[in-house]
Amino acid sequence: MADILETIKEKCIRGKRVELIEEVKRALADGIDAKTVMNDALIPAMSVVGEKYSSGEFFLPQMMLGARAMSEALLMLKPYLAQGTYEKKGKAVVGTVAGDFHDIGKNIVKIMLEGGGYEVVDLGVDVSPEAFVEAVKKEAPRFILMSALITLTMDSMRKTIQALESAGVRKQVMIGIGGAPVTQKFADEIGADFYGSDAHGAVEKCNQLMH
Ligand code: B12
Repeated sequence: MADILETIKEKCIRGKRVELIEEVKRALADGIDAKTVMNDALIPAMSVVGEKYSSGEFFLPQMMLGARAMSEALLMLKPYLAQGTYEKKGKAVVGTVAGDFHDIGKNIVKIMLEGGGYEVVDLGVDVSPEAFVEAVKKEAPRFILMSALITLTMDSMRKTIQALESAGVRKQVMIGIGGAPVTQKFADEIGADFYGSDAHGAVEKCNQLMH
């Protein structure tokens, strides 16, 4: 199993999407769980892509190829990952905050939440504070889940919470934040209700708060 996961990781890092999809299919046919493929091969592949970008070995085009391969593999795994309870527990609005176009992590959070029995409204990427406010008014969700991958765009999370407060709707929702640069300390600082380090954590936190 380690071999095939290593191959998947390598194909994803190199952005070889056709070969990647073939390998993912092979792993599933061999009985490897979709979550294992995601957690032990695809997500670590993105970390390597990030490291290579930081070190100057990769430039933006290579990072984009890796990301595109990852997104396609994720799309393929979605039906396996989203299998779960059919009883809807509550509604969550998810989005990547203003100025930020990274959506792989946000999409994983969405898939895992759906698998965990939540109805999810996905606002997409580069979501303004005003759009989050509108969504709270329109959708009346139990949770607002924000994702940010860039240190600078983390401030959009703070602005979104401030906008929700100004609009008088802050108390209607529980706010969760996450994404690689986000920390518990930052969540406390901006007044979010919780921080999650991974998609599984997002579902766990929502489940705890539902009770
Ligand atoms: C793929 C990628 C891209 C792709 C994005 C494609 C896409 N559709 O998302 C592309 C190539 C387009 C891209 C563009 C850019 N990128 Co980029 N990118 C990455 C990379 C390599 C991987 C990100 C990723 O998908 N990780 C995998 C996912 C699964 O992890 P995740 O998002 O953290 O999500 C997990 C958890 O954090 C958590 N989670 C996520 N969200 C939430 C939300 C909640 C509520 C909870 C509870 C949990 C949670 O659950 C997820 C699953 O477990 C990172 C490197 C890295 N190490 O992060 C750089 C990185 C984030 N990018 C970076 C940069 C600089 C950029 C650009 C500015 C580059 C440029 N010069 O244009 C642009 C930004 C454009 C913009 N305005 O958004 C920097 C950011 C530096 C910083 N700290 O500020 C990084 C760190 C690379 C680096 N080492 O320098 N990027």
